[in-house]
Order: sequence, then C-alpha cells, then structure tokens
Amino acid sequence: MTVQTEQTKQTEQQHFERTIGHEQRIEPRDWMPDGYRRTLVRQIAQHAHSEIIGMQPEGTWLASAPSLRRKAILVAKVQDEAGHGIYLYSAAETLGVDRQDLTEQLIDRRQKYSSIFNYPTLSYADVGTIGWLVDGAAICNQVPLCRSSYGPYARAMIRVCKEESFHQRQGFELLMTMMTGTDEQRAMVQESVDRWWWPSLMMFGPPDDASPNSAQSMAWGIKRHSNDELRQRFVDMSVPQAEVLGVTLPDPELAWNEERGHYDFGEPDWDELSRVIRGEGACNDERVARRTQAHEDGEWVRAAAAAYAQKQAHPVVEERTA
Ligand code: BYC
Repeated sequence: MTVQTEQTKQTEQQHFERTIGHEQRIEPRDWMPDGYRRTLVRQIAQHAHSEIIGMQPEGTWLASAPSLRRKAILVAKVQDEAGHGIYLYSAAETLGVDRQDLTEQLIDRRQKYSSIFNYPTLSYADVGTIGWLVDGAAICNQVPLCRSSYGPYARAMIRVCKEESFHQRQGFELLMTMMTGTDEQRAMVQESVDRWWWPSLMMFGPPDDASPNSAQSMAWGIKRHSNDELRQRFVDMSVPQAEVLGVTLPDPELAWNEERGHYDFGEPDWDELSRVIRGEGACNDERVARRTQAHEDGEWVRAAAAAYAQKQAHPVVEERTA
C-alpha cells in the first residue's frame, strides 16, 4: 500500500470513528469498515425477512376473521408488515446488496429471520396476542434502533415503530374485547398468552453472555441496548398490562423486586431458542416453503416490471408516415 493510500485510509477511519463518537449518522456514501457494513447487512436483512415471513402466522386467519371489521384491521396490519419489509430491503440495498439476492439467501436458509414466526397460530386470540406481545416486544427492540448509527436504517425504523405501536394497541384492544366476552373467550386468551409469553421473551435474542454480536454492534452504535436490557424493559412494561387485561403470565418466578426497581422473571428455555434458530421449530419448514412458493409465483410480476422499466428507459420512437 502506498503512503498516500495508507494516509487516506487512516483519515477515513478517523472520520468514521468521530462520526460514531459524536452520535452522528453514517450515510451510504461514507467510508465504513467492512465489519460494520457486514453487520448491518446481516441485521437489516434478517429484520426485513422477519417482517415478510411475519405476515404468514396472522395471514392464516384472514379468511376466518370473526367480523368484517376484524378482517379489515387484520388485512391492514398484514399489509403494513409487507411495507416494513420493503423499507428495510431498501435500507439494505444502500449498502450495496441486492434484494433478490437477500431473498434467495432467506430461501436457501443462509440468512435468518426471527424465531417468533416459527410458532403456529392456533386460535383467533393469537392475532390479539401477537399484536400485544410480539409487536410489543418489537417496539421495545426497535424504538432504540431509530437512533441507530446508520442513517437509512434509523430513518426506516421511525415509520416502522409508529405502525408497530398501532399494531400493539389493536392487539390489546382485541384481547380486551375477548376478556369482556364469554368464559370460553377468556379461556382462549389465557391459553394463547400461555403459548406466546416465552417465545416473545426469546425474540430479544440469547442472554448477553451468549450474544457474540452485541458488544461490537453496541460499540458501533448499531444496537443501543443489550438483549437482556431490552428483555427486562419488555417484562416491566407487560406485567401491568397483563393485570389490566386480567390474564396471568405463565411464570411462577415473576415478582416485583423493590431493590432493583424491576420485575424478576424466570429463565427462558435457551435450548428451545437455539433449536428454533437452527430451523427445528414447529413451523420453520412451512414458513420457508410458503415464502419460496410466493417468490416463484411472483416471477412473472418481476419479469413484467423489469420489462416495463426497460421500456421506459429506452422508449421506442414510432415513426409517423403521413
Ligand atoms: N431469532 O449475537 P446475537 C417484528 C441470532 S420483526 C432468530 O445476540 P444480534 C414483527 C442472531 O442473528 C422482528 N435469530 O445477535 C414482524 C445471531 O446469528 P448470526 C425482527 C436470532 O444481531 C411482523 C445469533 O442468534 N426484529 O417484530 O446482536 C409482525 C446470536 O445473537 C434471534 C429484528 O430483526 C431470534 N430471536 O442480536 C409482528 C430487530 N436472536 O446472524 C412483528 C433487529 C438472535 O450471527 N435485530 N438471533 O448468524 C436485532 O435487534 C438483533 O439482530 C437481535 C439479535 C436482537 C434480534
């Protein structure tokens, strides 16, 4: 390496570190270390895939929604998730990767998506519980990402979070409606909360001492809080909400700790999280198969869009005779 290129590299590195140190944003044209770029592509792609795969568990209930009102709400919510996926794939593309390639990596299982979407939705109460707990966990995790050091990711997260917040309220409202209904409806809600509580806690990732990426991601300002900090925040937020709803959270160790100023809670089953991440959850095969099918079914739409774009870029000028 010549002296000049070595100096340029040092200046760029210093500029990057100063920008991070001053809590300013890194933008697509700025120099960034390869590891920073790789980490962002990994996290943003995984996040985008989660939004798209996340349409499936609730989508199952679109045809069986109990009323037109509930169906309209659910259609809107599932469409919002598609929009989130698109913002996030666009943010990833500013890092020089291609959405088509990311989708293929998801389908080939080279890239991950959130563990939470590998659990089945067995009753309509699950639509409410996903809104309340899964979107609630998503908000805890994603609000700090609005301050992520990479500009396009942080900006995409602002809109995503506004919509997730609405999703959480609709889930809570649905559960509240069921809780003021019949005994059977209340039992459905409780059974659903029993199934989704622990997987929701696992969404935050492995415990801090088993999270290989956290320290570097936090030093780079990509993540703002550790997995355990956010999990605690979620528990503290959810317990009073469960009381308002009148449901019991399925954890006998859940108790207010005056000294810490937080709720104590039991240990999630980390082996289960590892199994689900490895692809051995109840619905991993089904989710990826459905995504693969949708990708193949969409081939003609992509081909038509590409042909149209080509035509717009090089319009054929028709010669007029007369
Ligand atoms: N599921 O070092 P760690 C939504 C992986 S969408 C699967 O702690 P990191 C919604 C992790 O990738 C929700 N994999 O990693 C949508 C890593 O593997 P690799 C999605 C997980 O990145 C529709 C390894 O385990 N949200 O809310 O520092 C409807 C070690 O972990 C999981 C996001 O994607 C998991 N739960 O922290 C409703 C938010 N946890 O990649 C709702 C953005 C960990 O090294 N992402 N792994 O092979 C993040 O905040 C972080 O990536 C995580 C993990 C906290 C998830």
